[in-house]
Amino acid sequence: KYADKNEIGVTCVAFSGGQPKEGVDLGPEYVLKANLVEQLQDMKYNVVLTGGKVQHYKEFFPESDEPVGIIKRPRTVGIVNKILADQVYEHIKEGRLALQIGGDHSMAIGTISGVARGIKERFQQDIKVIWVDAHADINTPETTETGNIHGMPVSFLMGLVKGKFEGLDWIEPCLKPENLVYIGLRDVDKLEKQILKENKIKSFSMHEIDRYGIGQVLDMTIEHLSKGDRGESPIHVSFDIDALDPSVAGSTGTPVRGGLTFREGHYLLEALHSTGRLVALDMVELNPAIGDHCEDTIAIGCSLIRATFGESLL
Ligand code: B3U
Ligand code: MN
Ligand code: MN
Repeated sequence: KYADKNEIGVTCVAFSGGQPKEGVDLGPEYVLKANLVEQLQDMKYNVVLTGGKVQHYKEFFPESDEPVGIIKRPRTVGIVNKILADQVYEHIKEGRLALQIGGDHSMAIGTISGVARGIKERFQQDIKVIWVDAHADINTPETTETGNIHGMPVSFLMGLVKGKFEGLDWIEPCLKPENLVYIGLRDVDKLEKQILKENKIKSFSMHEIDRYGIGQVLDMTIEHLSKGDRGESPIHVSFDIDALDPSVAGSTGTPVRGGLTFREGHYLLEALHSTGRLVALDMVELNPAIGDHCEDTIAIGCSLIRATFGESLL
């Protein structure tokens, strides 16, 4: 239903402003160099690359961007995401699947805003999101200890941020708490845990994955996201590569041990592909400047993307 055109709109987001480490902006360039586009074409997809090349957005950066309280680069993160939202919206409007390669996770503000707008317009439905990550990324400007916006995108998307925040004041809340499921959590701040509880957000931490196995966790995830519809509402997956164990994918800014295995990560995306409900995927926080074998992490990013778009196993 959603993938009728067999076309993928790919947006390469070379952006690192949501966190302090250099290198995460190189992620998309490395993924393209690893021939991802050719791989998707071999799978019989038409690929439309946003702007025909990697997007840096530098011409849109404000001249100065002083912290607001402890929040770093709010105007830069805001303007980049506003433009990104329009780019992704355009792909959804054209009936394409949307693939975004990052870049730090603050970019989900733009990707989910754009997908939500497009899906609302075309299908009059709310977007549902599966957030695969070691972290919950749901701090607010009040609860954050780091001031890094890549730890806050969910709170902006849910409208949990009080008042209008300078630079990020264009964001329209588009994600309801009941339409979000987390998978892979294992490093969640105390105040974030409180936000998850207050908003009754469904979360499968690594503990639940150990207990039930990834198969059952996926079944329960789909069940949760099928309440109130006939199990066909569209799904956006936001996949932070740090959800995987650092021994599997080490080239990322904030690795946390005890993560998903190679197969658990792939199973999850294969199972979601088979639902026919996927409309968008973010693959974020690939940082080639970290670790000795970044080509391994890049290759895994590519293979997770292919799994999402239905690379057949047999
Ligand atoms: N929760 C912390 C740490 C963090 C979040 N996302 C990443 N790290 N990658 C924060 O900064 O908000
Ligand atoms: Mn993240
Ligand atoms: Mn993370």
